[in-house]
Amino acid sequence: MQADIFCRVVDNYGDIGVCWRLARRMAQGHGWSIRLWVDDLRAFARIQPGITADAARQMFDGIDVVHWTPEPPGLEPGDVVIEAFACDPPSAFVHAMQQRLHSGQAQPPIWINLEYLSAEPWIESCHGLSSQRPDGLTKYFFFPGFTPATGGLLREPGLSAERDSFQASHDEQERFLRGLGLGDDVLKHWHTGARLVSLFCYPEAPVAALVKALTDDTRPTLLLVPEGVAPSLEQTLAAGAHVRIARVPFVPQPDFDRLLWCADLNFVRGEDSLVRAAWAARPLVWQIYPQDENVHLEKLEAWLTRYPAPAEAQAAIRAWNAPLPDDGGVHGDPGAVAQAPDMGLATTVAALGAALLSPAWANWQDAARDWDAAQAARPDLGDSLAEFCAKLSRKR
Ligand code: TRH
Repeated sequence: MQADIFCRVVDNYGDIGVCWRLARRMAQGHGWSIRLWVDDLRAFARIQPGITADAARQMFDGIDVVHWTPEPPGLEPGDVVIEAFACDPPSAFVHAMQQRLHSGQAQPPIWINLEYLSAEPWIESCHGLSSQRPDGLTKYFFFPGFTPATGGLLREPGLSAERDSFQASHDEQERFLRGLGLGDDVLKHWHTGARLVSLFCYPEAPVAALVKALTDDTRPTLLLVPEGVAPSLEQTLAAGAHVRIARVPFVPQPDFDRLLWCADLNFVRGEDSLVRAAWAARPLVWQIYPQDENVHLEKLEAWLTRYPAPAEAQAAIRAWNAPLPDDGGVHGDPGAVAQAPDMGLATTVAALGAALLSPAWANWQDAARDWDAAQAARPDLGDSLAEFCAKLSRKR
């Protein structure tokens, strides 16, 4: 199959993160020949070192990366077009599809609209539906999801075994963490029993409350945070706390997996890192991408009904997604934790702390392993997409 994947970077890294992972999954896992059209190559280069941010065309990992500029190259459509998150492929490309349809000599490509990941029940009735456009072209709606009535989640074959082997080897984890630039003193903190927590969040996250909850907990913590994330975090750390904060660089996706695999607890955000944290089979706290009118909180609740973590963990996740009322710089103000006038901070600290206590913590660890196993038992999104397209091809 020759497939074109179109990716428009809305913001952050998830649009390109999902598309890049999908491109490699279909090329390496299903032998598809992939052209990946990306408008913002700088975001791409941030998560994939080696991508040249100003190249019109480049091959990377066997994928033909096309810079989707306002005047993109006029290329002949292949067998499949994957439009990620309703990003509207270039009009010239759509015109070429129409030409193919009206020529009658060849079938137009199978046109897939890849939707955002959601746990909401309604997506099951829309997954796989087609819609015919006025120009005669048909588009199919493909919903990633957590149930058999959806397209599933991207997961490479062999991932569990790779993860289990890595998580079983302290030496391999130490080598990896040193490779991120962590020094002896930080690693010593980890060696002496500190829990390792990774933090990948949006600016609204109540990070001061997290640091306070970790400080109050009896177990020391090593908090690993990618550069640029929660920039004021270090200022929220009270002197002498048994919480250490270490910055790590943005790393390619396979290394981001390893970071999640090292951690005892992962704070993730958006879409792709949520799925990767699920595959780490470790407790996770998800900060959903904030949307207007709190629409995102409905999506969060839908996901919580499918996440089998104990009530304390669910309460912590809700608290993490309920940004504190803006009461004058509680975010990042070193003394804020003691002086926060509103109950929001104390409530958030209590919710985060309660999830770390026994038996909630042990139950959460078990639930994370069970959830990974349950989700891994299903066909992944790459397999279901390949099957979906093969079926449509056979019908033509
Ligand atoms: O960056 P995000 O917030 O992206 C979001 C979501 O995709 C959301 O659905 C979308 O609506 C919004 O953008 C516009 O979070 P996400 O989805 O986790 O994507 C981050 C990507 O970056 C993911 O593929 C993991 C990758 N990554 C690395 O490869 N290396 C790193 O070091 C880090 C921190 C992230």
